[in-house]
Amino acid sequence: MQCGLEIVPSERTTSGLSIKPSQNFPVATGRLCQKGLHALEHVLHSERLLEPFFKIGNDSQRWQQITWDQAFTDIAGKIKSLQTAYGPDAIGVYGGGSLTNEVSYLLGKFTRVALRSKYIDYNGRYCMSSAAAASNQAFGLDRGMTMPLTEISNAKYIILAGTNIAECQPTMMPYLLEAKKKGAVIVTIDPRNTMTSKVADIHVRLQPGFDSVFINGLLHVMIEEKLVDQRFIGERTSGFEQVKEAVKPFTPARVEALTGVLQAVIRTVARGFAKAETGIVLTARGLEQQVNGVENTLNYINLTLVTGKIGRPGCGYGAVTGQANGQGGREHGQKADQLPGYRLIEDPAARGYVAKIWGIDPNELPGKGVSAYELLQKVDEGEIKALIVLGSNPLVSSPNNRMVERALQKLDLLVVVDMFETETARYAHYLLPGSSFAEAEGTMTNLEGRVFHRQKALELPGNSKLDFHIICRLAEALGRGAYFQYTDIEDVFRELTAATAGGKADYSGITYRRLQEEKGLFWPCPSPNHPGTPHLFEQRFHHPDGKAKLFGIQPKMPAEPIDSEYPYVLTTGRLANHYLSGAQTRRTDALNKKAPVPVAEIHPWLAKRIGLGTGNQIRITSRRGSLCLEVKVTEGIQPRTVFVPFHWGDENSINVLTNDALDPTSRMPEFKICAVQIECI
Ligand SMILES: Nc1nc2c(c(=O)[nH]1)N[C@H]1C(S)=C(S)[C@@H](COP(=O)(O)OP(=O)(O)OC[C@H]3O[C@@H](n4cnc5c(=O)[nH]c(N)nc54)[C@H](O)[C@@H]3O)O[C@H]1N2
Ligand SMILES: Nc1nc2c(c(=O)[nH]1)N[C@H]1C(S)=C(S)[C@@H](COP(=O)(O)OP(=O)(O)OC[C@H]3O[C@@H](n4cnc5c(=O)[nH]c(N)nc54)[C@H](O)[C@@H]3O)O[C@H]1N2
Ligand SMILES: [Mo]
Repeated sequence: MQCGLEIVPSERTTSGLSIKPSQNFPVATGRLCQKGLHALEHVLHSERLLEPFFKIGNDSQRWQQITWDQAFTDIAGKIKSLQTAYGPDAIGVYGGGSLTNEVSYLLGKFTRVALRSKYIDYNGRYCMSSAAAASNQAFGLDRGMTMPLTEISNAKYIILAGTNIAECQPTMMPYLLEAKKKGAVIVTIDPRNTMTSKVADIHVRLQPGFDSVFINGLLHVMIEEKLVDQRFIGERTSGFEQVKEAVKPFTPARVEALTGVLQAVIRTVARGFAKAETGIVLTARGLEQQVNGVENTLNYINLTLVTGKIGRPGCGYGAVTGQANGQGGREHGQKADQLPGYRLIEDPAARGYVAKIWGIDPNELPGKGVSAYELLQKVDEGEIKALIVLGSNPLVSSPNNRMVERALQKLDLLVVVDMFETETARYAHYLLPGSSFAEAEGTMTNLEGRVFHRQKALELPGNSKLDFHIICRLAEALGRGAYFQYTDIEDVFRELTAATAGGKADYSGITYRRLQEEKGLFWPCPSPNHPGTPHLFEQRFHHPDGKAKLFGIQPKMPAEPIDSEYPYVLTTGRLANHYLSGAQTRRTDALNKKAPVPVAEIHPWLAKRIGLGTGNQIRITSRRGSLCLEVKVTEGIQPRTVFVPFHWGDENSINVLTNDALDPTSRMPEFKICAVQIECI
């Protein structure tokens, strides 16, 4: 979303500072969620790392303080000797989607130019990759939303699938409520009755994994009843015959039999959306974090295309983006196969262009690497000997995380740049204190594709350093400093915008000055006088023929369907008061006390079936591990499904159980479905 917050002097707090929502920030005007309001707590936390540390071997629990100079020299020395022995690709980099555009860009450049390794990827692979792949396939372009947020309020019919906006993007709620006030119908599709479904007119409760079956039912009705927009389909899309073929067998009766959703509901939603004058579909991780995540997303996009609800007011598709810079973080070269501006690293023209900006020979650029989880597998297999983690806590956030724990222990060198000693950092040899959002100037891009400038608010604490400086100093220690000479962070941005010129995410008309004056600019913005592009696809899509592609989807099974041995479905996700691996929010008292431990949500039917009594806990077991948890019994969940939030590590980590099967295209893990047994204890 991007939230506008101001850090102001306060007499009420021990730090003398407090946070208030900015009154003139364009996205979430005058509002902040709990996490935003309490964000200073982790920034000013007593556990903030203030010095660089190192330790010898994995067994020694004792960190020893070290100077920055020594740390850079030692790390560079180890990298060089590992590369001499095993080649440049022995070093991997693991980035994050909360980093600024500039730092994301520098990490990609550092990996390719300073390390000359092909192995970089980032936590956004777990987050936005299925939606990104689907948008690219359907539209030829990947931007979270095809339209500005304000269009939500103009929509007459809104479908929210696998997206719990009320808890995860609370500052988006005013747009939905405004639409509702103006008479919009809202439909939520989720295995749970979420906080978001409370504002819905219709809630469709699906067992995880059935989205494409349900959508095929909707498309079947739309086609059968001739509710599709033939003109839009003919002029602006290709592939409609494929869709017709695929959805033919999905009669409402059959879809009801497969999903339990009543035929009347299927018909009502299909007719409602198709006949509405305007409409919007928003999806998020619920259906994307699956081995069929790309296909699920494509099917939701089909809804907007066959009804002609894209590229005009009150219409559009959006993948509700995750992290602070979930959008910008995936545009500038942190992805295994990409260079800045969404250029593909295997494309000779793109290599030539970016190599020129970087002042190197295109032949020096490595090829594409592998996705985040596969990168960790390569560590486990011994191919990657050293790893630099900046802006992620993969030991908590990866699926099947016992594998990750085993892998991290095999590394000859693990460098973690963070604000805290995270679960991942415990296995580090070097732990370097990086900067928080409050101390680092830079730009971020939100789900609308709108770029914002964030100014520095606080001085760095202790001996910590800006991420930007850490990357450049390390490059220097590796003998590649000549390629990392920047006067300041704006200088990095200037190079970034030049590197994106002519690419899909074109920032070349954006400057710090314009961002400060205009409160954000939507890419593509290809020249200094260009006003930016809030609305995409008004005239044409980004495929060479200008048309969007429709895909006929044959629904497939999850990687691990339930069976008699593992008869229930585990799905995982978020709570309003915690953020991702909890590195920040578990350290924030005000938030942590509202959810100190994970609690499993189960249906009364399931509670009865396992003989749950008052005060009982449950043990959930998958093929990979098991976990004991407290329980909340609620009518608001699909009966065979158990929901567990993933914000904890160690003995509370649900990712011990989750499945590491990956979507074949996006390489996104199936966080949302695995088969489990449940017993009470
Ligand atoms: N408070 C809070 N806010 C956050 C975050 C956080 O950690 N905490 N994280 C941020 C990030 S990085 C992200 S990516 C976003 C994520 O935002 P969301 O994707 O909205 O969050 P999740 O809770 O992962 O999943 C959303 C919903 O998907 C449902 N679901 C599970 N399986 C299925 C299925 O098969 N089909 C359908 N239709 N739904 C299913 C779950 O019940 C859940 O309610 O939130 C961002 N905002
Ligand atoms: N079971 C399950 N697992 C999931 C998901 C799920 O739905 N279910 N969702 C997945 C998703 S969508 C995501 S996005 C991932 C995210 O999971 P992680 O990548 O683990 O995300 P964070 O917990 O935000 O970790 C970010 C780390 O970077 C640090 N940090 C924050 N800002 C900065 C900065 O500016 N500089 C530096 N140097 N460090 C910084 C923080 O202190 C924190 O330790 O989790 C995924 N894992
Ligand atoms: Mo995410």
